[in-house]
Amino acid sequence: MFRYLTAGESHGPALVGILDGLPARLSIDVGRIDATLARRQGGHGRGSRMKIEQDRVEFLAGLRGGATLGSPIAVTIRNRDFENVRALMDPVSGSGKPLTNPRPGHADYAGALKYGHTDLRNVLERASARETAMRVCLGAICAQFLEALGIVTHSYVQSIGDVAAPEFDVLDLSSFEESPVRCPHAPTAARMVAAIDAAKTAGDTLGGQFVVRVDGMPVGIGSNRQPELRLDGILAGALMGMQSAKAVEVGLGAAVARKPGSQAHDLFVMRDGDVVRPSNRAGGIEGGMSNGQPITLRVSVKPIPTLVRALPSVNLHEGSQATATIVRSDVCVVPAAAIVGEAMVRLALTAPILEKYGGDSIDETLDNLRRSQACAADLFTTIQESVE
Ligand code: EPS
Repeated sequence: MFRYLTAGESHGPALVGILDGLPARLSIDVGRIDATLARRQGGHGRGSRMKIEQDRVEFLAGLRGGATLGSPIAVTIRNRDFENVRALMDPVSGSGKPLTNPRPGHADYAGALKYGHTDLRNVLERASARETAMRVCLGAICAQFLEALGIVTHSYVQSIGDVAAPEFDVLDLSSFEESPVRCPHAPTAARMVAAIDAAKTAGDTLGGQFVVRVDGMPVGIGSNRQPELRLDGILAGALMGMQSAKAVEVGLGAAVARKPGSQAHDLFVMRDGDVVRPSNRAGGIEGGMSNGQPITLRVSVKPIPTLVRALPSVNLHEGSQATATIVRSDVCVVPAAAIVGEAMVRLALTAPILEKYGGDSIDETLDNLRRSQACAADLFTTIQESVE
């Protein structure tokens, strides 16, 4: 069984992660993990915290000589800001003036009532999207496992506020990593940057949508056998597990509800002896199983609840009307969220892929993958021959 866990508060000493169940003998390029961490720290609209942090992975267990051992992988990322707030956040002596005014849209209120915290900081420290640095780190390790199997995940930003790029299948996907908002459509990217700047001036925040795409998926990952095994449910659940995520769409997503059946599905065409799908409206998943097409997922994220022009709230200690607590924050995190989305998809895919191919070492996993693909090809030929 493959599983992972993260721990860590936003301003605590460090983030910690454990990955359990990856096969042994997988080469890990640590520099590539750090490069992915840096991608998450970027994007127009980030706040000043990102100038303090320089996220780097440190391996504590599970790796030797640059390859996995098959034992649990343990990693950490230091929070550099901890040194600035040690008095507040020290695990033993930390204390400070309590935060009392919950931000509408944040975990503050529900978390305080749930856990019985009288200082909202005790909720927001874990609710903070700082924790996504560790998810990205663990996802970047899984990326190297998936790439060994030929599976590659990308992401890009499709909309910020009410500025949207044209539909993703007509976009030129080259060079969007350099875009300050990770949008592959340059004219739209420029308008997104302007929208973020305007929101910042207004003391406001902006949400948006990003797309995650997986290429090289083998057929038959996930299952129609039981509801919880369906790949679309697994991926949507993982993406909805992101801070700020409010909706996930697969392929055409919500738009499919407005199409007639004749325009909603992907036809089968026989071309040079192969089955070809000229469209990918299903987003690469049919019947809860990957169908060999690229998987396309679109995630909508809400605007960050920490506004400089604070929203009306209440002071929970005084029982009085107030405005929400103002803390340092970002204006827009959609470009960073896209990188987190990639990580969530990589983490979520790794479990059903290992369930199908297994393997104590990566060599065994690859052997099983090849055998499974050969078996599917043989089966197709056998069916045709038996009909002839
Ligand atoms: C966050 C608030 C900000 C963000 C933080 C998420 O942190 P701070 O309160 O320290 O300014 O910068 O994101 C990160 C630190 C990060 O690494 O992404 C929040 O409240 O969710």
